Amino acid sequence: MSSPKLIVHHLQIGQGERIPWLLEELNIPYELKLYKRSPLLSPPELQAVYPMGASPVLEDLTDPSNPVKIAESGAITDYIIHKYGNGRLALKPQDKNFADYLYWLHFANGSLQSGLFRRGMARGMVGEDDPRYKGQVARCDKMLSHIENRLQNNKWLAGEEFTAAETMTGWCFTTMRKFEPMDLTDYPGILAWLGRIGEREAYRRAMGKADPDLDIEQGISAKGPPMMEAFVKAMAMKPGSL
Ligand SMILES: N[C@@H](CCC(=O)N[C@@H](CS)C(=O)NCC(=O)O)C(=O)O
Repeated sequence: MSSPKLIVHHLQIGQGERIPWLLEELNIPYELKLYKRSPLLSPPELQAVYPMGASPVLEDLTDPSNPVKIAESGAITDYIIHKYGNGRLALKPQDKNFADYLYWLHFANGSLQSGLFRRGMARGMVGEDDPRYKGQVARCDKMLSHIENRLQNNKWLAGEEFTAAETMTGWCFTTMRKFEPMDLTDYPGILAWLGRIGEREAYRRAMGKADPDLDIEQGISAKGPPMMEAFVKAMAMKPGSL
């Protein structure tokens, strides 16, 4: 097979970082196109690539007769692993931890990220004294304890092996804290796992290319990185100010 011709479109300070990280782990070459937030959402150039204007987007130009464009980080992850990764970083159906792998791979976007985002939205919209916010806090606390329990008893989310469950979940505890802060002091299992991620050369290489201005040590620390200013401003907007 000819060498893959992959283009990754990444809106900086965002979940698109999952894809360069995955590709670095798999040692698959790619071209990276970076976009800056403008000031918070995607700029027109990214909207032109994908009508949802969201990142990541992968273009696969390996076969000129069948150019592919695919979005959704979970779908891109599966596409890369199965098309070019020979199944590496996924567990196989015969593996004893296959169900764990699938569960944690999907938990990232299906529950964790959406739950954290809802908590942030509720705080901005109804305030911290509102029972609707408190309900979201309780739900997130439950999820964090669930992940903590998993990582106190396992080196990686799917068990002994590092998998794409990590490349999908990592950002929720690193860069995503620029949007939804989270103090991880009381979660030593999650912190130790973040420490192991921070030791991976492929992670450092990917972050160095995708978001060289982000401080990796802050991202994996207990307190997390400072919030993104444009997001703080947007959250402080009053109804009717748009
Ligand atoms: N479910 C999608 C979400 C993509 C998404 O919302 N990406 C954000 C970056 S964190 C984005 O592009 N936001 C800018 C915008 O929607 O304008 C995925 O997993 O790829």
